Amino acid sequence: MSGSAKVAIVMGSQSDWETMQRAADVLAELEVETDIRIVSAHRTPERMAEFARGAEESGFHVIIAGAGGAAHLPGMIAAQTHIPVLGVPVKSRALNGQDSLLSIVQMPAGIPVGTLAIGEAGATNAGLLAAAILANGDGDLATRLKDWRAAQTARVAERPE
Ligand code: RP5
Repeated sequence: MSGSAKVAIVMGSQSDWETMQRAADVLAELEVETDIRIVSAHRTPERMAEFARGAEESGFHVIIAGAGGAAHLPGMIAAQTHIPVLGVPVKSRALNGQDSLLSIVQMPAGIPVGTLAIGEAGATNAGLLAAAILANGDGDLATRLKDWRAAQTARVAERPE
């Protein structure tokens, strides 16, 4: 974590961290600094508003927001900042994350949230997408991202073992 981080990763609960850690991990691999916080739309609404309204001044360029169940967090943050918000539907205990997905993806026109897949794949891809957005203005990061993708391709065996 650092005052110069351009990517914020926020989540509604400590219980989301196991999933959201995937976003943090891939961004760390790409040498992208992150600022990671627990910010709940329901339990800490003032903290959420303070974070969202201060996101631009804090220097963030992308916000990754993960939440589960009645997952208002990404939309509520997007409502209070123009900075791109990537929403990760965390897999819920009751409905396997379908509730999280629908809560995040069905934003009304005017306040976009870029919604990823449910769970760990979505968190990983949110990290990669955040890096891709930053890479538009950062050639070194673009190179690291291309290398990361090439290494992934190289790991795929031609035949199953
Ligand atoms: C949401 O409620 C959180 O994002 C979390 O996914 C879900 C359950 O939270 P806990 O009861 O585990 O704290 O706000």
